[in-house]
Amino acid sequence: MAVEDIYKAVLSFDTVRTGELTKVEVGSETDIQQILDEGLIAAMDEVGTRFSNGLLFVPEMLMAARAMKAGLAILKPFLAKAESKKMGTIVIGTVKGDLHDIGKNLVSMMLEGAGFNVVDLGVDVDATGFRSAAKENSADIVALSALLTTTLPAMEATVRSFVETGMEIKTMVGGAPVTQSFADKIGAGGYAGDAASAVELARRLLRKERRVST
Ligand code: B1M
Repeated sequence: MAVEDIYKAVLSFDTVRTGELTKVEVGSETDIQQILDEGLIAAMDEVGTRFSNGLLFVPEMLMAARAMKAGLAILKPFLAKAESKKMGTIVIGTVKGDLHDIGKNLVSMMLEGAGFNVVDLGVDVDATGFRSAAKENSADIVALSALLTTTLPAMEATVRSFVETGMEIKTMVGGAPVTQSFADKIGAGGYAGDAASAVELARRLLRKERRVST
């Protein structure tokens, strides 16, 4: 049994086997990050490549996503070892028009694991949705995810809407088509390329805020 079998199970769209194999690897004390990176995430990258090459289609992408989620559900308690002291509140969601949530869920789990209070709004969230949730939850940071190049304008509109409505709040952005230069261009507080860097970024943004307010 190896992490490679998890990779193969996701690529076979086998939800039950992905869950079971992930459980076995966790039980064998395989490194959680290795299971995530070399098993689950690597398989989704391959799914994306096959989709781009016309070797598989949306229904298969959906089935692979289901399998990936079964594995993630097993890893969740290890990624999100909640600490008692909350470090701040983060409202997170995937922007309007975008239904991809696996990466966003992973970021959300890692932030929870690092002790942040995370309010997850799900997918297809518009600027008004982000602003209302930020107010209702007295959020410190709003975190936006996008996986489609076509939804980057929605990310930009959301970040700008905070400025235009005079809401002073930190924003952070990420997702496959997002880059540091795009984040700078739209005036986001920060960009992170993966879930682990998202945690580092959130910590940095709040450290900066505290330094300013003291
Ligand atoms: Co879609 N899809 N999809 N898809 N899908 C991509 C994104 C695509 C790259 C595939 C491809 O062509 N190679 C392509 C986008 C091309 C582009 O815009 N440049 C694409 C397309 C075209 C589409 C549709 C338009 C297909 C169609 O209908 N013709 C359609 C759009 C639907 C919509 O959203 N309106 C669509 C639909 C779907 C499914 C529903 C079938 C399914 C999503 C299921 C779900 O999420 N519940 C799906 C999937 C599974 C994928 C791929 C294969 C995998 C995405 C994924 O989960 N990756 C994807 C190809 C790929 O990414 N290789 C693809 C694993 C995940 C852990 O990584 O999400 O990148 P990722 O998250 C990372 C980082 O990006 C980062 O951290 C995460 C962990 O390291 N990160 C953040 C993410 N958010 C962050 C936020 C942060 C910080 C970091 O701070 C706030």
